[in-house]
Amino acid sequence: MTITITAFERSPDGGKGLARDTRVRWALEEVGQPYEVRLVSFRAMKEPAHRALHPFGQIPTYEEGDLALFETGAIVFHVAERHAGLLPDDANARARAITWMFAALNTVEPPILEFATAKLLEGDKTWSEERLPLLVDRVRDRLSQLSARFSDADWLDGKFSAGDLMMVSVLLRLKLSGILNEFPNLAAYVARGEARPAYKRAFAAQLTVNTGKPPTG
Ligand code: GTB
Repeated sequence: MTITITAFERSPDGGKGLARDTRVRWALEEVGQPYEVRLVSFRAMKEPAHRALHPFGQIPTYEEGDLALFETGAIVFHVAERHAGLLPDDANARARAITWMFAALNTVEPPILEFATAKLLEGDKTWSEERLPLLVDRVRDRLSQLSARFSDADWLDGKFSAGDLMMVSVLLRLKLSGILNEFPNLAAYVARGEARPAYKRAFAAQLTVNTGKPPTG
């Protein structure tokens, strides 16, 4: 059955891979599932046809036959459940991998998003200069906790899983800020994720959409 996802017609990041279709593309690449992409403009995202798929008028969405999904956590989980490669067979290891998916989305991503939003959209506000250091400290706190737990392992719980896919996707948002480099084991972890052939294919696909050219080098 054909899988179709939606993505920005033109991502605000110009193809740095930060829009969330990248994590869905990455999951599909990891499990070897081909997919099609329907590009949507900001205007089209708010129209009834798209809202029927995504009540909040956002990307990405996922369609497969009669099934329509939104929310990257749910989409990646669905892909991981249906196809081998992203969740371990052992029931306890599987439950732990799912726990890391939730931790990435519910515990690590919120302070990162708050910081990214403040920097991008609120930088001109009078209170921004005072608030930003506070938000950076919240991100640092979370990263230091993750870094301590993670130690020098390659992946969060043994083999690469959907938990790592989600955690790396969330941490990637910090790459340009320099904060990640304060935690060498996390920076190396993200680099390991980016080095996976499936990630590279996902990144290249979204870059081509946004620049018309595949990556060089
Ligand atoms: N919780 C949802 C999920 O995980 O699927 C969040 C989905 C979401 O935030 N979608 C964003 C969107 O559609 C795109 S990814 N925004 C348009 C809108 O709400 O009107 C978030 C995103 C957008 C742009 C960048 N960037 O340019 O750096 C990074 C991340």
